[in-house]
Amino acid sequence: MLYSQMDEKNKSIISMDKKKEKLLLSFYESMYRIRSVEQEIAKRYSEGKMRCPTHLSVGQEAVSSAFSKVASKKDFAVSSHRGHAHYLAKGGNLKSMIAEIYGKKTGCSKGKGGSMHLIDLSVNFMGTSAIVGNSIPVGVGLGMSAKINKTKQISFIFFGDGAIEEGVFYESMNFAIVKKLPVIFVCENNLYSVYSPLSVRQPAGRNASKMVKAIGSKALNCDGNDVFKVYKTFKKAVDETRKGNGPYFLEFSTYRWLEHCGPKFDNDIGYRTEKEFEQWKKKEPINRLVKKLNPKTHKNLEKIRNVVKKEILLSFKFAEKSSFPKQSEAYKGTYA
Ligand SMILES: Cc1ncc(C[n+]2csc(CCOP(=O)(O)OP(=O)(O)O)c2C)c(N)n1
Ligand SMILES: [Mg+2]
Repeated sequence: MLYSQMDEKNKSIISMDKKKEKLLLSFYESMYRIRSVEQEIAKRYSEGKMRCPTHLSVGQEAVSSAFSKVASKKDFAVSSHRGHAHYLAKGGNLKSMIAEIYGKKTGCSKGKGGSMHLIDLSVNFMGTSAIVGNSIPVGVGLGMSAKINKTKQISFIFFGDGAIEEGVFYESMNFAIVKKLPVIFVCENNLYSVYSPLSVRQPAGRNASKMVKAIGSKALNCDGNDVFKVYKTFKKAVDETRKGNGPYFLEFSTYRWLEHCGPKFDNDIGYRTEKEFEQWKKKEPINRLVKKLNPKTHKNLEKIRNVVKKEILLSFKFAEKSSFPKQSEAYKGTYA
């Protein structure tokens, strides 16, 4: 049947399907881009030119990808030591990120911060910090500023399951609840804090969402490797938070593939098993998404991959060609 011969109901189903397909493709693009950037970092790390530790989030891309579709440019975001994906998803400049990792003066922190100190004020990505839990009160403060200035911005705070064990998490959350701040606390629960599994850090059966609900926050959790589910979860929280209903806590279960810090696999050192790793690999977010796409759309994937690859190579070239900062600039303001 021709499109023009269809009734309105069928037409709207088709346009809804097209819209969803477009959204799924854009998830593919952002996940593939984030993963490829980090894989390129991993590939080149042993050259010794990146003079900082790097915490890669390969396997965890679905959360950042979904976030990129719900946050506006004006919204704030802060993150932790594992922040590349959040920075990129917020629209942070890729060249400046790679140059920062190479310690160059064209880097987003003028080459003084490295991988764990990413910032791009042009898109309100307000910074990352190496100290676990450190960016949580900063994000709450940003939410406070949005409320005082009535700007309708949301402040997104990204952290890992380990940060929930820091006192500052409860203090910040309590303050955001009492003041009804537009803050979304985003926990990527990858089961580990360095080499310590949840089982040695928290009592069996603790559920972070239930725990924060008990102190008065709204909370949702879902499979953090299903990008569409993550998107819907974010969307609900964003819609409600934007209306001024106070903070949300979101917990996404996911898994990091590589070692805690560095470019290698580390399943051989004994803190987690190959079996566990293989089980999570089956839930890998990018392939799961590809399976959901209409096979006709697959032809677009290669185009996306080629564009992304070119962009990444140019960013590494830019970083390599850039100069190191001068020693005399070491104590000069970085962001002023
Ligand atoms: C206050 C503080 N304590 C300890 C550390 C050492 N440390 C660095 S990363 C990390 C693990 C954090 O785990 P999680 O928050 O779950 O994030 P993930 O690395 O799993 O993404 C720890 C303990 C630190 N940087 N800061
Ligand atoms: Mg963790």
